[in-house]
Amino acid sequence: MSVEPPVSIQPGTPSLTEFPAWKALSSHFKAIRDKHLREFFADDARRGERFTAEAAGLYLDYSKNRITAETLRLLVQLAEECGLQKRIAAMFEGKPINSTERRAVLHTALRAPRDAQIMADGINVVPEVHAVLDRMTTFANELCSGGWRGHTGKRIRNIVNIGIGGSDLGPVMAYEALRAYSQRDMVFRFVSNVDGTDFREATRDISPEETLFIVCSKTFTTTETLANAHAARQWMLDAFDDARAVSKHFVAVSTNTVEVSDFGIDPANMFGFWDWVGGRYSMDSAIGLSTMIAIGPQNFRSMLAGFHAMDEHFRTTPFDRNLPVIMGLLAIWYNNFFGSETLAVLPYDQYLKRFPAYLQQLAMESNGKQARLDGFPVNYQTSQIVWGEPGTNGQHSFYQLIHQGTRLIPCDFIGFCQTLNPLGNHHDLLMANLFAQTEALAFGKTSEEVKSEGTPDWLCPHRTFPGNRPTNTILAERLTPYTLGTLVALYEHAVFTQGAIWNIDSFDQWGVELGKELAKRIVKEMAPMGDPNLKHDSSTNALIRRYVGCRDGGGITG
Ligand code: G6Q
Repeated sequence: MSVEPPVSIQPGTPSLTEFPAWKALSSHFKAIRDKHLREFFADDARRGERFTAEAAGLYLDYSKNRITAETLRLLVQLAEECGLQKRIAAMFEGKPINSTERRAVLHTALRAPRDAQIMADGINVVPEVHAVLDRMTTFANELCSGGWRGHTGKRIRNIVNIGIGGSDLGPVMAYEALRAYSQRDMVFRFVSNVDGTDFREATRDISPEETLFIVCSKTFTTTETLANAHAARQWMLDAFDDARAVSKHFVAVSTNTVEVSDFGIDPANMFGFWDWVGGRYSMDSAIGLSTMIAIGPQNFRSMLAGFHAMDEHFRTTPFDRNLPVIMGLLAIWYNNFFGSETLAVLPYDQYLKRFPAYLQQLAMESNGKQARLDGFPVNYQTSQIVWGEPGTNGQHSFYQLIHQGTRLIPCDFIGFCQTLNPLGNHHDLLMANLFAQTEALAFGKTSEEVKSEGTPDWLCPHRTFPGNRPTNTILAERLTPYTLGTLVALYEHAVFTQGAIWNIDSFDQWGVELGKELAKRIVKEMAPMGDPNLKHDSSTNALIRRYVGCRDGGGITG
């Protein structure tokens, strides 16, 4: 890589905190920080309709946030001063906005229609994208129709995706989210952890004759994935004692043809993608092969259409009506002005149980950075911590802290008007809980209200709810592949918006790289009976020695 910084980087640009809109927001914050959502709603009878926006089948109600029209105006001004529009254009046009890796960031091209033209390094990438999608389609159809069979001629019924991080979280989240659309006569498993338990449990009750492994790795050098892929090959060879079995039971998804063929997978059975697709943005690429097999090519394309609809909304809509921009700016408001540390994502849909975990990587790996684009340290907080669980389960565990704890935790509630599994009045109960929670969080319960219910004085403080807890509510008609696409793209672009304001590279991940290097070094030192010349700090040295001693039969107490 060249030692010169990219020309787009202007060293020593003024800090975000010097911008006029930031300063105006700081004074505005002082003026409204103590105002209660009860007052905001009392001031404007139509607030619940006014502070809303719609796009691509998603309805966003952001009225239960601690903002006024002036807050929004200033946040939009901040986005403008930070050049958000230019950054959006640069991403969609394939400019190398991942500056530390000098790469274009073109996950939006993965869902562009066939006739679109998107250039990266002077080449229109759309035909290549569709060529891979077409190959995936042919493969998925062949597999499901029984045209592609295993080594002994049996149909493939089990798909095991091997990958980690971006090569796992998207596929597993999408499979769980769209299970209702999936081939119910097939088994889908996802192995990511280098803990042997993951592989063993995923394969203990399936037959090698009917199993296809999809090894997903952009680099095809990731230790965990290669360790699991080797274990899978051995598992297959133990069953067949014939190396030719590999070609019928393994396919790869990667950008690294050389490593794929060194592993023993015929490049004819490899589905490619490109260095302009970041791992955590790759579920629409061939990394989504397991998703396509599960839900079928048509549903997969419908999911891509959902992504594309939100891309177009993000690219073309004025900021004050732009869902990802509004959500990104609200995150800045709580993170940087109220000092909130986390964001809870609370889907009221069991199928979205892995959605918070997916968003954790998307947000925290993208925006967990401390260096600005020009290398100067930021003097403000960057990514919030993202977490969450489906409702109503969370209500019976951690919501207590959100209602009555000492921290301010903004929440995103996600719900659907129609269920995929009608059962008695379950769905009304589910949604009633969603609405009740956002209402209770916003308005709370005053001590007067508690007293008027006959509560004794000593108990009142415990039964009082302060309220003024901000929430967004995202409503959609029904969880479909299309809707999932719009939801994921909504968060992708909200994360982009935040990164643009914080002036950081949202598309590199040097923190992940460091872990990958360190573990490789330590594993070499774990030879039988250990390496006497460990050169780490005294704590790490002692831990490695104790581990090796205990592993080799010495006992944990040495
Ligand atoms: C995602 C990260 C990271 C990556 C994994 C797997 O944006 O880069 O989570 O996806 O480390 O990498 P490979 O796909 O190269 O195995």
